[in-house]
Amino acid sequence: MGSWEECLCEATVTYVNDPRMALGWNVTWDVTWESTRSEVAKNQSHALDGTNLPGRVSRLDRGWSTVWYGPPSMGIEPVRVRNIGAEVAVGDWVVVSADGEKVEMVLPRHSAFMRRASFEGQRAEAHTIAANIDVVFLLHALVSPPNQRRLERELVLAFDSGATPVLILTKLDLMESAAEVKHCVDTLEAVAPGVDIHVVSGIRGDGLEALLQYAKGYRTVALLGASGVGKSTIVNTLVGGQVQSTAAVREGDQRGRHTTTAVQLVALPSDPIGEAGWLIDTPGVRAVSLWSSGTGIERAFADVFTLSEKCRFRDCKHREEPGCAVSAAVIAGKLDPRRLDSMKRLVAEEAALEEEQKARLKVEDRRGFRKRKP
Ligand SMILES: Nc1nc2c(ncn2[C@@H]2O[C@H](COP(=O)(O)OP(=O)(O)OP(=O)(O)O)[C@@H](O)[C@H]2O)c(=O)[nH]1
Ligand SMILES: [Mg+2]
Ligand SMILES: [Zn+2]
Repeated sequence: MGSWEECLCEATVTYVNDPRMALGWNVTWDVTWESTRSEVAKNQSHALDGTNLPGRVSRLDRGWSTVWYGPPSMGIEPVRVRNIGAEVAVGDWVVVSADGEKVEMVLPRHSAFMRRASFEGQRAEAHTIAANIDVVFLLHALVSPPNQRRLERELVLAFDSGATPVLILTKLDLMESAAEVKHCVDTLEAVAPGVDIHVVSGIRGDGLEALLQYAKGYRTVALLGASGVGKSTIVNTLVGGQVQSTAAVREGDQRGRHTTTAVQLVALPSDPIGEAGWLIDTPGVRAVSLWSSGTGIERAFADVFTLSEKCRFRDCKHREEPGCAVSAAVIAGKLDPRRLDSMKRLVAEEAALEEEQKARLKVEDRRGFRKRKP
């Protein structure tokens, strides 16, 4: 029998040897896994197969998930399983069924970048772009006019995801004057209070080194932005190879051609301490529709919310109310009225979405009720 020190040492060694740690598995996930397992055992007749440890979804293809149990660089074979009945996103930790055929369970997400999937007039449905991400890179190209409204929306979603947003301004090599770069940085910075900003060139590599810090410690970084802003180019340069396809943007309006079509987990090359993390390249999206329920708006508009604490009325709508600190800031030229309008629109959009969801739940309840009746 060994002493407790030996036991402890053994446990630590087993843990350190778990190749899933290099995929981002850690003590917090151990806790999630333990509580999920006991929850399942309580609520279902069968217990989860103890031999099936959670693996991480690295990509999705038409109803199939590729699940990793360790980085491919360690020679650990991934498995491909069906997603029947399971809502899976890249980055999810999942348990594969005992027969090795399908995703049996998706572990509760620690974070998820979601947006509204359907178009105007259709039902409100969420689309999870990436799950269990630590940082979201929001990319904007310096060559296009800075788009504050788009960034505001992206920031709401990013804050709501539970990950930390970082603003990345790309294509520095195409800029001719420092003044133009500064104008772009200042314009976007004005609507991104407290958010880290990096100016980079994906092609030349300027500023990319500094981005690696966000993935250190086996963390996961998702890259998001309009088609053609240079997401895949940054991934390729950081990885040091042509892992993601890229394509030229249209001359006139700098629009991309939607080159990346699948979300995918990409390994950063391991550094001397071997703790480089993961990138998730995503397809560019034209419109960013809100799927918001948390504190995204409060955080993305922290400046306005701080001002509103000084409004005379607690439920001030910042319209014509007396003693409105927000309107006063607009009049004093300290707050851009377009930013205030934008926030009001987003608040209204979020409220409409909530109504839609409530109505849908009601319908579903009624249907369920009818079904239950003999
Ligand atoms: N000059 C220059 N061109 C760049 C830079 N980054 C990307 N590009 C070019 O911009 C075009 C689009 O880049 P991609 O990396 O494919 O853009 P993306 O964001 O992945 O686009 P989607 O996959 O369509 O969403 C390609 O022709 C790239 O070579 C850069 O830093 N400098
Ligand atoms: Mg791409
Ligand atoms: Zn007010």
